[in-house]
Amino acid sequence: MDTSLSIHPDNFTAREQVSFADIGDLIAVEKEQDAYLLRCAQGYVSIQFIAEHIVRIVMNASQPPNLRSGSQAVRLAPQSIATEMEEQAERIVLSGGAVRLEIGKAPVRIRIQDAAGNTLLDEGEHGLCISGNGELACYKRKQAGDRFYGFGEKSGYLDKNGTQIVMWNTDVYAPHNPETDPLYVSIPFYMTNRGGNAFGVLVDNTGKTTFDLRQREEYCFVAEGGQLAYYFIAGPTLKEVVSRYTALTGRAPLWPKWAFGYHQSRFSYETEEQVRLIVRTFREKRIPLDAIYLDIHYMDGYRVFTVDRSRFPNFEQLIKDLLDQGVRVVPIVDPGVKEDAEYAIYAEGLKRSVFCKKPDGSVFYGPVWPGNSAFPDFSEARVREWWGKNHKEFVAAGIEGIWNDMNEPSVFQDSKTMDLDVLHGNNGEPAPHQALHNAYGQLMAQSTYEGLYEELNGRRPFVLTRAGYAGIQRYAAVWTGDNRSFWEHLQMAIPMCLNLGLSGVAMAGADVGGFAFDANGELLVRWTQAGAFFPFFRNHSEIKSVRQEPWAFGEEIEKIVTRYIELRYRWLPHFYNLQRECALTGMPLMRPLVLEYPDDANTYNLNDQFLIGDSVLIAPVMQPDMERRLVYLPAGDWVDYWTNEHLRGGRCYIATAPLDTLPIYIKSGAVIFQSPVRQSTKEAMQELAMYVYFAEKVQTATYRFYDDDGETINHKNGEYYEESGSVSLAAGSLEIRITIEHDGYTPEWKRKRLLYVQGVSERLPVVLNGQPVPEEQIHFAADKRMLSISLADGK
Ligand code: MIG
Repeated sequence: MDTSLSIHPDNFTAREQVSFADIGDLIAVEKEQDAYLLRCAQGYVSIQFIAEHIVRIVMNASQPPNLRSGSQAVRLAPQSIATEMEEQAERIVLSGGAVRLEIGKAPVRIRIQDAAGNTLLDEGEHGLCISGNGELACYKRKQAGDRFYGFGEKSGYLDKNGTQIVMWNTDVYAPHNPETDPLYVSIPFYMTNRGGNAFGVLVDNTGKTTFDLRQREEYCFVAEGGQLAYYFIAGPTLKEVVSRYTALTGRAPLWPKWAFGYHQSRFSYETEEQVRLIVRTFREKRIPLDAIYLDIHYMDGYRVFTVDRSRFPNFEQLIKDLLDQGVRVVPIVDPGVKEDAEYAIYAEGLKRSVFCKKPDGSVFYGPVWPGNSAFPDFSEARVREWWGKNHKEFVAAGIEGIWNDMNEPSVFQDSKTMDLDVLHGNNGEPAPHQALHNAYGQLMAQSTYEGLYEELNGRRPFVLTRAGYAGIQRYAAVWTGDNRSFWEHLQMAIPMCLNLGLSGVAMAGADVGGFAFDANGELLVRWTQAGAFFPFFRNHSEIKSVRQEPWAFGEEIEKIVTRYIELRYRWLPHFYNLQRECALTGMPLMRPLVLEYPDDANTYNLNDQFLIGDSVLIAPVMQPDMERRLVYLPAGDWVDYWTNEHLRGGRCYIATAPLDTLPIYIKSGAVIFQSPVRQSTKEAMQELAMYVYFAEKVQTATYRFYDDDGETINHKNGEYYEESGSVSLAAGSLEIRITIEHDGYTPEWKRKRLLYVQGVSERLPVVLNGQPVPEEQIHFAADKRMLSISLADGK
């Protein structure tokens, strides 16, 4: 534990006190191919319009920036954008696409505007600077009321204004506090929302970067070394920025349906019997389950890609038996390879020279679980390929998901990671670890994803990672690491995962129940209620803590926990449909209210409720002994999911929420997709129900619905089903229109479809695509004001 010594005055220098030299005056500007190069008194700046709404700005103190080096974040190839330069006495003006830059000449200051001339990102007293120790900083002006979102995986609240944030992937077992920073994932991307006008910035640097948002009028981002490259992304809406950021960094693949089911984990289920017992218990108790995780105990002395046969004598049979029951086994794979001449992976790795090396050319070793270990150099394509192939036997046994842990990389030494001067080959652009640190985990996840993809032969892989960088969504889901069974950590999980979603990582979740420390029944219930609406839904806990499987705290708790796991299964088609939207547009499944209501200041730092898609509001209870809470409903008409009570938005309500109740509200005009509870996604979804909510002024709803087999990549060849539709009340009847948009796959539920329309005052005739629906297929429940229609076939 730290003492007051850590705030000794002699050990502190404020950022303002460090001397930074200004980039200085403009000397000359030239156009080189597709970029403008500014030669300035203290360095060079390149400006390149790479898409209609995206500009890349790169600063290098000593030489013209290198614009060709590979990026771990960016996957969008620069598009050819017509640009224009106009030179005026005191400034030059560059325009391209929807973006305009006014660059002051003495000193160089960059002001970015939209096409209408609104100032977005601009510089004032300070701009680009270089410090004596090689740090590069870029100052930007703040405006009163600016809000800052994104920054990936960070503790604390949604709006990061007023904080300082460091990007340096770090294994943090110590309790995650609002000040605990950095954590495992580094996504140097943020968005500013300025009263409904938004823009984003990605700082593409895989070394250490810092964002200092503590001052009132200016903030800055700082790179410790290399060149300072950043991308400006225009809005004007937050949604457009998220969409463009994910176009820039690549969108996630469609994760298999089972990835959205309930997952059970523990550090560790140590033996084959234990694993079987856990799964058997789920099945006997009829608690749905799609995956169980094997933590480090399954390995032989923590040697990656081995199995301890004394604990798991029939490993392959276990995988098969559980698969038969609809349960996937997800083993952990860490990067550290035990130094042991008898161990095949290590010996082969040495022979192939895959491990990271010190400057003197010898292999770098550091202690992790297996003892002294070597670390694959994932920056090299050949090493990623080799590592990927090592999953062959897992895949042959039936494994489709891998859990990458410790990939910051975590090393049990003072620096917590590998030595900074370790050299990465980096495909011909060698770089020290210091410069590539934040990319290590992502490169490992890439290797895992691509290796599985290759081996799985047409089936979809699932990868869960602890560390990552901008673009990690292309390869893996992210869980937020070692949280604790604290109510505060349940609360923290919401803004943390919301900001991950805004930073491209939609598939995210926190350990349900909390990893370290001891859960209790009430906490597990409340966490499961909230967790059921996080995209990634896994209960995980550590070796020292009390057990926290759904049945660990007695029957009453088990009953409620089970009910919410079942609720998740009912909502699976809705989640899957949103995943499709996410794959197409980058829109996260789990959204902060500000994303949908960017003009409503009540949403700007709303941390204890969130949306699923654009119209389902989740307001979990996150305090002990609490049976009510305040809920803010934004403008519009809302319906209480449990009672069908109608509520006017634009104000707060006190929700009544006894232990068995998670407050859920649906916006009128929304369409919700549900299916009956299954024990796992392996069981076919034999029925699809659509729920439509009408209000006095909202009498029409439209939707799109997507489905496919959920486990192969055949959807890429057109084997998917998609329809669009509308439901409306008009002239004394209910009119349904369904249009098949794509018919490459026939879901089982096509034979059984139900439509529920809530907010209807009487029994009405129903017309489907112009044809009257037979009377006997229509029912009306006056108490719920609900009209239900059975649609025999999706015609
Ligand atoms: O430093 O594999 O965050 O989920 O159970 C501990 C053991 C290593 C950290 C992970 C946690 C996992 C644990 N791992």
